[in-house]
Order: sequence, then structure tokens, then C-alpha cells
Amino acid sequence: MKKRKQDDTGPDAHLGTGGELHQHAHAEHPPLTTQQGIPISDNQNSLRAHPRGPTLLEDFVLREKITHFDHERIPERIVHARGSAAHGFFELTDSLSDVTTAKVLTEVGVQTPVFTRFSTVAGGAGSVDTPRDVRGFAVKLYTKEGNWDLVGNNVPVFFIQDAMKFPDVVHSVKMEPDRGFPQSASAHDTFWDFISLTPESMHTVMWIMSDRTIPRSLRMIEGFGVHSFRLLNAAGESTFVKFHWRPRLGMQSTVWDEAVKLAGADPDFHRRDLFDTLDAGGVAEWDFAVQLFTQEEADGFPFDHLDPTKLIPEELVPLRVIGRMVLDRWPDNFFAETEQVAFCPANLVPGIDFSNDPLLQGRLFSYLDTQLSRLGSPNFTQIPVNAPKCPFAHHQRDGHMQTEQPKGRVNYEPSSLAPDSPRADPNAGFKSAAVDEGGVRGRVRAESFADHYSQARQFFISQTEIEQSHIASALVFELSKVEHVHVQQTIVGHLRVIDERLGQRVADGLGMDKLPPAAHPAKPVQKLPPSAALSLIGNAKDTLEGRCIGILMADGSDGAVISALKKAAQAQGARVKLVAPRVGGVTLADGKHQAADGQLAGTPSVVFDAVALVLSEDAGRKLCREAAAVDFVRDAFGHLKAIATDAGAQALLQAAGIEPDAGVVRADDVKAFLKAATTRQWVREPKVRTLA
Ligand code: HDE
Repeated sequence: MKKRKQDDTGPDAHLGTGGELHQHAHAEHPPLTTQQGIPISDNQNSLRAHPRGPTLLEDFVLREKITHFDHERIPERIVHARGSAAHGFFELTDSLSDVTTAKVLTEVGVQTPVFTRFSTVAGGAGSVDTPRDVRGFAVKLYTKEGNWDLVGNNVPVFFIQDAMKFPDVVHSVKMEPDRGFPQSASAHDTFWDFISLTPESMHTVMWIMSDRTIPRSLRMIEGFGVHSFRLLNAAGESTFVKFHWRPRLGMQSTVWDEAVKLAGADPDFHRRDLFDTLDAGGVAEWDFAVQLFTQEEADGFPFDHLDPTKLIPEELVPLRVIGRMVLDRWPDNFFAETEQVAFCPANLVPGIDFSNDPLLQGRLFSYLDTQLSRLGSPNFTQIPVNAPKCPFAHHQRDGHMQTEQPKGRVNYEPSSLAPDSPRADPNAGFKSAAVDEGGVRGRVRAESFADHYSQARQFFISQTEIEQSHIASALVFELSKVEHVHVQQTIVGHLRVIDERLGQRVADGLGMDKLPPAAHPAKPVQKLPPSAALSLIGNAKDTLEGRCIGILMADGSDGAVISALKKAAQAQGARVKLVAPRVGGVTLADGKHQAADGQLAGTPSVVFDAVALVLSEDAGRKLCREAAAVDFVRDAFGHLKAIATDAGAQALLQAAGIEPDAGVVRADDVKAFLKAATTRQWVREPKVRTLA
């Protein structure tokens, strides 16, 4: 870990006799000034009429400081307010030059700088990282031809088909307007009321009730552009495209009980995980893939690709990996970059174009509009994180917070006065696909958007048995928080259409004595085949890379076992943290002092992927009276993690009521433990909780 710089009130500072803070003068400190550059003589005391007298209005230093502070906050994003971001680069490995002119998609090997922000959707900026929620996956690519923003999510489909419904779905999921809760949760009446009356949301409901929306790490989520876009080649021919990000570490999720406990143990779990990774010199990496298809192929699909509640199964159009994204640098300043970054799906570069997806069309308007109110000025593109990194020139002028000072008389076009002023370029400039949009105007929804259940069913039947149980249990949990029984019943009615057995399981889980009537689909449900790519567990990568192992130790622990575990785990790419009853560390069996990374009560096992208990028999017995230690073990077991144990750990296992299984391994059998630690112990699950 890099050592952080000591601040001014560190060990050099001490309290003076009058209670005021004195600091040793350091020659290297620059003088503290006001915003006007006036050096400040005292940053501890305001200007008073006498030592116990009133503060004087004259004190411009105090007034400036407090005034600026009063205006520090800007409105948070209406959705996706809670986010974490990083810098990095995109590198193309396979050119798409036959279908696009976009340099970023044709110049192999060129590294394009990116800024990528991940987010939850429903919670406020200060909410927790681990609720059940879709994750935003927004990438700003600073290409040679301008900024391209690929503003996607970690699920490939959306709740609604038309932008007109976006304020409704968002209002319904946000905290209820009369009571101001729940924060960052879909498990409440208004959300499920809206959903129950919106059959088009059923496919996305299956995704959000799956483990995809309780990710283990932002480094382990997929990203999807969701909508179809177009690629345009030099001849002006267009090809449709869907964009995908695939995490190199593989996908991994938490289990629900773990996600809930993580919210308390570390509300910043995902932000810290990304920060720690990059701070330690690591990276987060994704493959970039496309699905390319023509209008003729699209005409043969059993759904409409312009409908954002549908995905294109990989069996129908395979993914072609054409590049990678590496995130390697945490921002210098959270506010300046992560908070002020302004993504907009309308930011496209020549060679890429929009499709007619009605949700995308609405988004093209929304983002710039919301940024004007959030960032306060049309000049927000001058904020460094938003500014293009290629040359740019336009005639837009003035406005609040203008920081550019253009020279000369010409701020219009055409002009004859300034031969070097910017002009439009009919060849290299952005062009829209020449499409014949003949048809009859009206507020209508295409008939081809009417099938709301077929892909929901396809998703459900593509899941492993464990995942299906998790979906059913998530639905039971969410609906159990809904007070209106008719809403629960309507949802179960929809579930019956998706999968009769799923409807029955959820009805049973809710304790319904009668199965509510099934919904009436507008179109018959198609029996689409399962798609292997849709299962998370089915595609998980058994690896320790990027994972974190916690070793619980106490006075008298065997230092050799700890070192062996640590060394072997690190060799497989895992990080290791030592947890002890006191953060100051422990005295090992051989008398040596061992520092700890975390204190037991503040470092529960939920923050680890697997745990090892390396304890003397005496310490093990003592820890049985420590609730944090018993919970450490019980939760690790309940969250299906591999546990390494030694003789000293046996008492603790018993206190936690654990019957050891194949995932409980001897701490000195390092190889077996690390193998078990590469995955969750799914077979254990029916023994530790009742799933719907
Ligand atoms: Fe967004 N969305 N959205 N959205 N969205 C915003 O823009 C909106 C949609 C997504 O890290 C807002 O600057 C409308 C789909 C991400 O800064 C806002 C519609 C997808 C982010 C907005 C959608 C997204 C946003 C809020 C339906 C996945 C966070 C603040 C027509 C493909 C970006 C802001 C970041 C943010 C509007 C639907 C992804 C209000 C009107 C579909 C990742 O403009």
C-alpha cells in the first residue's frame, strides 16, 4: 500500500497554552491564502472585538471561507446518484473497419483514455453500495474524434419500452414521497404496484431478482449498452450493433444475507474494493465485445431488437471480442471527477449512430438537460473530466462560469473575416444513417413490442437450480415487504405466465392459501430455448484472482501456518488480511509480534471470499464468548465460504453450530483450502437456509 501524506494536524501540531493549535512552520508549505490570493495569518480564530467579544463582519477571511462552504454541494443525480469511478484506457484488438469509420473501433492497438463510473440506481449519493439494484456502467471514451459515452448498465434489458414511462418507474422505486423511505430498495409497495401494472417490465424483473444485482465487486460485473446502435461504414451502409463488457475476473455475486450484512459492515464496500485494488497498483479489466447484425437478420428475430426489454441471445448472434478496457487510476478528487462527470448517450463519434429504440431516443434529450441543472451552466464541458482530449473548436460563447477566452471578432459562421475560424467538414463530420422513415405519425407502440413474457421465461429456464431458487426467494423477500395483498397477487399472476412453478413457489413463500389467477399475455408466450450465457453461476470463473481471504488469529496462533496460507493465496492472485481481537496485533506461538489489518468486531467475514481460523486452543475457547468471533464463523459458513480450521478453531465451530462439510478444510492443507476458496459451497446452501 502506498503511504498517504501526513496532514498538517499530524504529530507536528500541538495545542498552545490558550487552547489554540500551533503548528511548526515547514519551509516547504505554500502560504495559505484566500481565493483572492491574500495570505492568511491565522486559520484558527475569527476576528473578534476582544478575546471574548463578538465576531466582526469585517472578517473577510471568515466570510469567504464559510460562504464557499455553504455552496459546496451540487444537486445529486436523480438516478445513479451513488457511484464510484476510475480512469484507464480502451484498446482495440480487432478492427471493425468493414462496418464503421469510427477510429476508436478501427485503429488496432491505439489506447484511448477512458473514465468509467459505476453506480447504483435508486439510492442517494450517500447510500450504501450493496443493495439489490441494477448497476450503472458508464464509460466515457476520449477518442481522437470526440467523446463517445457508452452509458450502460450491468443488465442488458430495461423495465420500460418508452421514455415516457421513465419518471414513473423511477418515482415508484425511489423512497415513497409521503414517508421518505425506503432508501435504496425496491422492496416496497409503490415499486411493485407499478411493476404489477407494467407487464413489459417482467423480463427485467427476472434479472433484478437474480444474483446479478447483488454483485461481489464492481470489478466482477458485466456491462451492456442495452439498446441497439448502428455502425456506419465509408459507403454509408449501416450495421446494427449491441455493446458488451465482460469482466476478466469473471462474474461473482454475494448471497442476499451477505449483501444485507455488508451494508452495515462496510457501506462503501464496492467503492473501497475498487479504490484498494487501484491503490495497491492493481487494475480492473474487461473485454469489449459486439454483436453485429443486419436489418435482414433482425427481421428474422422472434422479437424486435428496438425493444429495450429484449436481448439478443448469444446463440442467435455470437459475441465478437474486439478490445479491452483497463481501469488503473483512481481519480485525484472525487468531486471534481466522479461527481462532476457528465455522461450522455447522445455523445457519439462519426461512424456510430443511434437506433430508433424509443427509450434511447428519450435518453438523447434527458442527459444534457439534467446536467444543465446539476452542473449549473452550459459550460460544464469545460470541466476537465468532461472536456474532449482531441482538438475542438466551435462558436459557442459566454454563459455562466465561462473559463475560455476566445480571441478575435468572429464568433459565427459563415464568415470571411477569419480564414482560420472553424468550419463544418462534410467528409469527416458526424453523419446520420440515411434511413427512410416513411410511416404514419401517432402515439403508438409497435405491435412487435407486445410479447412481454417469452424472454422472461427464457431467462428463468436458463438459470441453474440454485439461481432459480435465489430468484424465487428474492421475489418472496421483496413481496413480503409489500403491504397491499392485491399487488402481491397480481405479481404472482405474472410469474405464473413466466413459469407456473415459479408462481407457485412464490405464492407458497408468501403463505398465500390460493394461487391468484394468471395474467393474460397480449401475445402467446414463445417457448424460446434456454441460453447458457444467461446463467451467472454457470459462467462463473473458479479463481482466487482479485478475491480477498481473511485469516482470524489471536495470541498464540501458529505463525508458520499463517505465513504459508498468506504466501500461497497471494501467489494465486488473492489479497490476504489478518484479523485479530485487537488491531495492534497478536503475539504468535513463537513469541513474535504479528500486526493485524483489521479488528475482529469491525472486520466481519462478510468482507472476505473465504476465511481461515488459525487459533491456539486457548484462544479458540476464549473467542467462543465473543459474539463477533462466533458470527465471523457462522456467517462465513452461512454465506457458503470455504473455511480453513485448525485444532484451536474446533471450539469456535461448535459454538457457531457448524457441522463441517467439504468446504471446511484443514488450515495446514493449504492446497485443498485454496481450491475450495475459488468458489462458493453451493451444495451447503439447502443446509443453511430455506429457499423458496
Ligand atoms: Fe439513465 N439517466 N435514463 N439509463 N443512466 C441518468 O443522467 C434516463 C437508462 C444510466 O454515472 C441521468 O446525468 C432516461 C437506461 C447510467 O453519471 C438522467 C431514461 C440505461 C446513468 C437519466 C434512462 C441508463 C444514468 C441522471 C429512459 C442503461 C449514470 C443523471 C428514457 C442503458 C451515469 C444524469 C453516471 C443517469 C435519464 C434509462 C443508464 C436523469 C430519461 C436504459 C449508467 O438524465
